[in-house]
Amino acid sequence: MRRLLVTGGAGFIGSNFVHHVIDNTDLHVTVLDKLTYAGNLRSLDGLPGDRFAFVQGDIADAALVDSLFGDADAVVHYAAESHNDNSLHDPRPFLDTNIVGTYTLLEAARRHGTRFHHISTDEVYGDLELDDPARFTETTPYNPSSPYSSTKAGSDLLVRAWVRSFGVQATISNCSNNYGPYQHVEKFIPRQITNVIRGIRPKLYGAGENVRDWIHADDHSSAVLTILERGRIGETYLIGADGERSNKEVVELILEEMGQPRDAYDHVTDRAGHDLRYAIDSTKLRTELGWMPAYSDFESGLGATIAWYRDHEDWWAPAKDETEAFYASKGQ
Ligand code: NAD
Ligand code: TDX
Repeated sequence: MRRLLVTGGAGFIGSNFVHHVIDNTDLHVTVLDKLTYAGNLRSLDGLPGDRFAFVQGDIADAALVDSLFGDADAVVHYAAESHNDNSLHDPRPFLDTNIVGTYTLLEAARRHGTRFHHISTDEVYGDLELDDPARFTETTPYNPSSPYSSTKAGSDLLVRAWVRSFGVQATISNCSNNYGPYQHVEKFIPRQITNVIRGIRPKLYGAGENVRDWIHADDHSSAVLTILERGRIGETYLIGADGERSNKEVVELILEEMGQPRDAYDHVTDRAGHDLRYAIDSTKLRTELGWMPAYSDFESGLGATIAWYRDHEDWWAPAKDETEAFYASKGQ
């Protein structure tokens, strides 16, 4: 395996993966990305021209995808519409990219016999009660709640069907909530950090009791590389780093780390159908493939992420006002 095609590589997790691959392997990487509002070429600044190439285009463009698969030994598929709140406002792009786009890639993988890794989310499993001792495993039944998570669930099922029916050489990973550099300011942690920098009070949906299981994006990248190298074809692997925190705890940590009173936030209108809790049991990935997260301390990873946003206002400022205006129009 020498040449990787990475879809969605100008987005948050995809760009972190590309940097991780360039820094830790000798692979060549081509990114295919449509550069929607969520894609940012600046996230790929500084990559070596002899090992990295960028192609702007849509994963649902069958002719373009076919030409790129011809040059790839393996494909890692990150491209998606990724924000739950947007999917409640306008679901259509989620169907076009997450379902039809994934179908288009799978057909190319089938034609070319290309190794394919599909990136997905723990949200396909629905949510857990706060006091449920169980966590999601690879055998938890699918039960998605939002237009976003239902299209991700649909894309996972397409991958499974293409493996079984057509022998496509694919693996799937379902990861918990990521944090780290290059995350769009629409998402929870960057929104609150950049609010504090701008003198705006952080916004907590509802009571803020909802729990997310946080993992640093670089740990997600090392897990995906591990699965690409050693994962068993047809298998699903859950990726998580035992990082459960309530949203209220996270906002308080951000405020404290940024020198503000811990209660200097507002409660705003809750998200419709808001999942209560996600929690990942990543035993299979750890025991079968020997993967371990490097960021075991969420507080220090969060501190480094705050520092990154303080140092990179030129990266996030262009999207900030429009994002806040959209939230304000919804009372959030
Ligand atoms: P993101 O929104 O930051 O980035 C998505 C990227 O895909 C953008 O660069 C965008 O331009 C590109 N894109 C969108 N539609 C496209 C299309 N039709 N053709 C080509 N490119 C297109 O998303 P993210 O947070 O980096 O998520 C990446 C993947 O990881 C998604 O599949 C998501 O479901 C999954 N995931 C995300 C998280 C998380 O916490 N953010 C957790 C688990 C899984
Ligand atoms: O301003 C906010 N206030 C708030 O309380 C925002 C933007 C969010 N929230 C809450 C909603 C969630 O409980 O914070 C939590 C995290 O919200 P998001 O960042 O929107 O993430 P989430 O909906 O949990 O989904 C994320 O993780 C799983 C990614 O966006 C998905 O792509 C991934 O599949």
